[in-house]
Amino acid sequence: MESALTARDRVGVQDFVLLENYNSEATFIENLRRRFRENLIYTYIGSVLVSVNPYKELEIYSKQQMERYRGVSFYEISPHIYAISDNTYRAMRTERRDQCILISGESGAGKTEASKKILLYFAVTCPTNDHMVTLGDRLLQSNPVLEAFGNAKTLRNDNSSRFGKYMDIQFDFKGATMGGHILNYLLEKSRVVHQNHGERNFHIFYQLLDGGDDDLLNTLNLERNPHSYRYLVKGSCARVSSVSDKNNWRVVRKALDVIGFTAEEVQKLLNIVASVLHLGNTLFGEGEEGETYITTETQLSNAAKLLGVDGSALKEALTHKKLTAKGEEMISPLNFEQAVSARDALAKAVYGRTFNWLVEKINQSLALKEEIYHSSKDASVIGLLDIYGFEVLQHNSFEQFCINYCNEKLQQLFIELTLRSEQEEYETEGIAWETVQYFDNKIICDLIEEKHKGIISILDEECLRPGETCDISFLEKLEDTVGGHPHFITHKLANGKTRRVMSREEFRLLHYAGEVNYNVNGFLDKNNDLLNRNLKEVMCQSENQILSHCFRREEVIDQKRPEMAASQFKNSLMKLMEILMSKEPSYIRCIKPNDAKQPGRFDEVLVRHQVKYLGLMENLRVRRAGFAYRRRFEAFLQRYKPLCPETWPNWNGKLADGVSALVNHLGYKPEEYKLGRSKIFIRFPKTLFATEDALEAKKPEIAVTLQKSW
Ligand code: AOV
Ligand code: MG
Repeated sequence: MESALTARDRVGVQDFVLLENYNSEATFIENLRRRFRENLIYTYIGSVLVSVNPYKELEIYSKQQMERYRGVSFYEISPHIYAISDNTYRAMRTERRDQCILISGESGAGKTEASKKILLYFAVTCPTNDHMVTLGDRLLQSNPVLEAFGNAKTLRNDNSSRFGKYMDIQFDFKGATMGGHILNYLLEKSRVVHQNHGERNFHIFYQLLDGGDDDLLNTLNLERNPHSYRYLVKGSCARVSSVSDKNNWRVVRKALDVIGFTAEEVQKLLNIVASVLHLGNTLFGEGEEGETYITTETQLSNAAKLLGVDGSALKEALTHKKLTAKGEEMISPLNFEQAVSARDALAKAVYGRTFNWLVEKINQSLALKEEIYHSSKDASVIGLLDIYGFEVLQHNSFEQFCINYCNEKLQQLFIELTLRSEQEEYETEGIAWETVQYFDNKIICDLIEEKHKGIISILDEECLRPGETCDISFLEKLEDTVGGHPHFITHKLANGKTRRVMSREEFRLLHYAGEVNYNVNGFLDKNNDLLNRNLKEVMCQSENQILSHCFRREEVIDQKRPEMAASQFKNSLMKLMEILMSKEPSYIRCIKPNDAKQPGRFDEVLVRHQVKYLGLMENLRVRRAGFAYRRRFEAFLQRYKPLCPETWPNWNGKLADGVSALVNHLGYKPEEYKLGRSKIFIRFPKTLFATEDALEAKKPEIAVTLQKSW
């Protein structure tokens, strides 16, 4: 048999706090690598779970595995996402406090898979209310539907989330699941009309074409070949070897039924999906006098039919613009480019709003039922956050700007909540603290979101400013306003002093996770996100109820300008941060081991970069420089009082004295622990392990004592 020592050499330690040389990044990475080689993809830093994407199916997610982790303490069993799930659940139940699990990491690191495993854990292991036998199913089935409509193949990830998702799972006072609610964040709508090379449109389009039966495709006037549709081949990659569109179609179709979509709703939904494809094939020509006309009448009428709108009204609205000047309505023709962009804007609006409708429908299906709601005063929730990961592409635009800003916010929250709160706790407990230097990214968040002076404010201003504004004038405004900021650079400001060449249309942000050059082309349009008024008018008369629900007449009548896209996103993130701050967080930090999406490959340079920017070393130093473990006096006494005759069965004196008596009896050495104002701090995990073992050994005895005292 292998000795414990050689086993540890082979598989590394399961909690980084147990590393001898915890200050060394090389040791840290070596530990990750060893474990990865043995398919041990999970490792703790205290209570934070680090996960490395294995890029292959591991047999560690079975029901038996779930059972192993139920009710078991963190240190007793190998690290697992189920341990985090179970601990969160128990903390919610015992402390009666809302929890949340925050999953972060760059694109393709495994966030969405992690969130699905957690959801599965709750759906399988938690009791359900009698009324709600299928709630677990509906919670689970919401995933394939939202992924079909909101995920796509990108260069970084074959199933990349193109929207942010926060899901609340609601539990009643008995710990049974009783409802769920999803908040979605900014879908990357531009993908509907354009994809970069090697990327695809949203999965649903390909699934429908590959999996839909002949009758269905006939009613939608669709051909099976995705190459027939211009919106599907912008990235020249309609098929992906790792993805079976046909199988996934079946999964999605079934999921829609389980969630409770009626056959009619599904038909209407698919009409919309198909209409987008026909819109994409609707082309324009330019007449001799510069007028624009439609050259593909059949495609236009297919689109109109499926959208449930009048064909000639749609045609008119795609080639003309309605203006109101001095109280009078005027119709002016659109030129070729304007018509193309009006068509694309319509496709994006139709798809984006339908996505929101989907989320609404799913929420109705997951909502607390009325009769349970009244008995749910003691309900608690566990929130699950899965956003799009940080991404750097060859060409980065408004979408990457928003996605990376969102990651910046999440990192900020992590810092705020773990590192800082840890330091602050030491201070409030009156325990000496060796300061750990860590990079605080607040400065970058401010650069982006500060009122009046941040990039988003400047972008809004430029969109609203009357007169000639364009993407370049926005860039110049940025240079004037935030040009001196240490995390902001442009071609002009760099003055040849940067390593990587920048074009004159770019600005560079030095994000916490790396440098990204953003091309300002399209920023103003995307932020404005405007749809011509006459297109809105046509849409709100749609006979398709999903669309008439999504395009409201009030929107046409109300002339007030809606909030711009980036500001809207910023405000929704602010609200999200509030939601998360009000809960007790747990963290999963996902790492991507290689860029080739391959199993078994551990690219050290890539991993080191992520370890650095995720702040894992700082995180570890904070855990170790101070104390690995802490617990409130009463909780510590409650758990371990059977180990000391003075505190067992009850301690009536001061809590701190009770804890003192207990640890003296256990023989803790002075360097092993400190008593704060309300908590005990234990420096090494091994001290705690020994105490846990002692408790375990004592269990039969305690049981007898209890019996005797009856
Ligand atoms: P992401 O959510 O972090 O990226 P995913 O969770 O979609 O990344 O993971 C990407 C791919 O890696 C998955 O499709 C799986 O093939 C594989 N994978 C991830 N985790 C596991 C696991 N635990 N076991 C097996 N395979 C896994 V993005 O959504 O792009 O930020 O926007
Ligand atoms: Mg994802």
